[in-house]
Amino acid sequence: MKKSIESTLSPKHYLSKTHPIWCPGCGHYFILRALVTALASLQIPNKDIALISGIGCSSRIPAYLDVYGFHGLHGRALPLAQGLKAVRPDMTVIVAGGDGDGYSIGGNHFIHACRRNMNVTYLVMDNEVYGMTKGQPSPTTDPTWKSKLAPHGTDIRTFNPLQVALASGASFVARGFAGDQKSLAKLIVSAIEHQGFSLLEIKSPCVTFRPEEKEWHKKMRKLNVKSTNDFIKAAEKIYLSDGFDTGIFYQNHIPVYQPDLNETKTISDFEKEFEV
Ligand SMILES: Cc1ncc(C[n+]2csc(CCOP(=O)(O)OP(=O)(O)O)c2C)c(N)n1
Ligand code: SF4
Repeated sequence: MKKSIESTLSPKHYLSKTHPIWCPGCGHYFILRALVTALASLQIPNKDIALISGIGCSSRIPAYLDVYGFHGLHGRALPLAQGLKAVRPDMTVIVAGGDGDGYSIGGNHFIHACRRNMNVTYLVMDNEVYGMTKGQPSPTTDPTWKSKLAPHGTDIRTFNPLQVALASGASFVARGFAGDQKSLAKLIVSAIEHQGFSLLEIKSPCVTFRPEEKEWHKKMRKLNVKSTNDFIKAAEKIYLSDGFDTGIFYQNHIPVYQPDLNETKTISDFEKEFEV
């Protein structure tokens, strides 16, 4: 029997001809591989996928895939992606970027994307540092980590993205690890299949500015968290986690926000309404 094109998409089929320029050993390479593996397992045609990012080493990722891509402004990937999803509900919209991009400058958008619950997948490539700008502390940096900008550490408690996502209304909250590609690909599949806003926080070592993160593979626990739709149980698991547990902490099926395009007005409709 002749195979259809859709049933033959391999992970390679989703890669562009542009070679990544990340430092050798950077965790982001493994996330790229897990992402194309996930897309191949879902067999989504390239033309139906949009990958939107902000700014940072991680945010370079759209260039490396042969899908629609937008390398946007720092911290502004989520509003862009939600705008696209509003007018193209048929597309699989994925957002990717760093902890600096998403939780610092983009923090406000993050909270509102969680509560809006549009059908968008958010992959945060969290290396607990601003890699692209040479190693400043980010919201997820440990307060005791010493850097040029904060020689005594920041002394500021870390931002817990899973807690914030859950409290803000995200319907899918998970953590993965770049160094465990098989499990990560599975988590990306689940996040894309989920109907609603999904946060997949991915620990991704920055081998250049945080070489000690190369040790993360010894600490991360492989998919040890079992999914629940019980908010209180999920909150407890997230609060008690030391940051090295992986899996889906929370998944719930609640109404997804998708504006009705038939009710959408054009600028000329508004102009007519305000005509005097
Ligand atoms: C408005 C604005 N402010 C600051 C910058 C500088 N800048 C570029 S990338 C970046 C942080 C990137 O860190 P992260 O999102 O964690 O990604 P990583 O490089 O670690 O993958 C900053 C502050 C910018 N490009 N635009
Ligand atoms: S600076 Fe860090 S995050 Fe950026 S490419 Fe190098 S290892 Fe990766």
